Amino acid sequence: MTSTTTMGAVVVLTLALMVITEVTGVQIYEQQQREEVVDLQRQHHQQDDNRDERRLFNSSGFCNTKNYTNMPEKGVCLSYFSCLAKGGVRKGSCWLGFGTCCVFERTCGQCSNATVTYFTDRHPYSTMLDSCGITIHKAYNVCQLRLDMIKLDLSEPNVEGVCVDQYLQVTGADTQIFTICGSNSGQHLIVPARTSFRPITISIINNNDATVNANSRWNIKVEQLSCNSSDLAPMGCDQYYLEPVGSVKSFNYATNPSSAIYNTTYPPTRLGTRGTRHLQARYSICVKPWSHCGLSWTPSIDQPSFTITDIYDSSFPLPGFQYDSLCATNYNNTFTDYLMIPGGSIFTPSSTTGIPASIFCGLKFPPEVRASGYQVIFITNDQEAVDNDADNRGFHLIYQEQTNCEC
Ligand SMILES: [Ca+2]
Ligand SMILES: [Ca+2]
Repeated sequence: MTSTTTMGAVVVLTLALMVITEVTGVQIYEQQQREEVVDLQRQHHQQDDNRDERRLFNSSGFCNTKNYTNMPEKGVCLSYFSCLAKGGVRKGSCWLGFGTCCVFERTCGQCSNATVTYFTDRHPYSTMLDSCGITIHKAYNVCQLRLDMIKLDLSEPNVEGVCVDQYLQVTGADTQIFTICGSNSGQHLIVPARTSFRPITISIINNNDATVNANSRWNIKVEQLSCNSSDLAPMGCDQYYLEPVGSVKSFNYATNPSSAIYNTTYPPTRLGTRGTRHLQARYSICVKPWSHCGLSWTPSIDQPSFTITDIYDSSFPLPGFQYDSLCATNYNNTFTDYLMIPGGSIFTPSSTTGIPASIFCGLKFPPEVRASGYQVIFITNDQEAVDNDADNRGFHLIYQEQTNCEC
């Protein structure tokens, strides 16, 4: 209980400092979103103090430090000479001063067999090479890599939502991984590597000239997860959220709605060739089950936080939420892009019983969707503009684990 109280105090102090320092409207807005999630997380943790303690003591051999931009960085506690021999960077001490916090940073053309490696853009020509990648050699009994995008700002996808100019590519994994581009700082990706015997390469592909990609930046934490790890994602999960409460964004969900250019008359007409936001990628999002009571999904407050199909224009009111067969009948009798929540039920503030629904599309998410499962699947059709899908920002949802199971 004491540790929870202390952590609560630290969270409150941190939030207070952040509010003081963040001065722009966008930053304050993002802060509100974070508070929304942190507040839900705090409520949940108060219901189960033991869960905090399990996580606090679930680390060994790792140490925490800061990188060159003052962002948190995870190192491995090693002896001075061991860190030196393995090509790590020594950052502070650990083991009561007997060890050094050894951080492994790698950039274009380098390799690593460390448990935690940071793939950075610090090579002087990282955005000018056709490909800037690192090679990861798996340690014994490693089943997955977890890629946490500390920073990943790459060029936007084309008007069809397909990554062309520049993208993150992973090869050598058990399965083919979809490519990622655009703004994805804070996102993560699970790379299955149970059966792969080849080294795994993680690359930024620069397909366009340096001018287009010049402002791109990345710092990706690559962690090798043991086959025995309790944080190992179930098979088929491309993302795995570990907390009982959290926020899930589609890839390339940016602070502002899409930069797709449209005029202000109705119907809106695309004037530009760039700016479609959500990627044409099919992937599965999973949440770690704690209570096994299922999840509640609600839209984030940063409206429009759900634009999957059709054209969004802020000057026109959003239509109602679209689900199941409506996703075909209202869109030329074909399913294009949609979010699948297997076994879901829609709840509105006035409803006491749920409306069964598993497929969600359009420009609005229901007030709440509850599901007994812990997986959401995003399905797309590899095109946007030809379906008249412009300004599709993607989705930003808040999940919360249910705690009162009904028998
Ligand atoms: Ca779309
Ligand atoms: Ca599409």
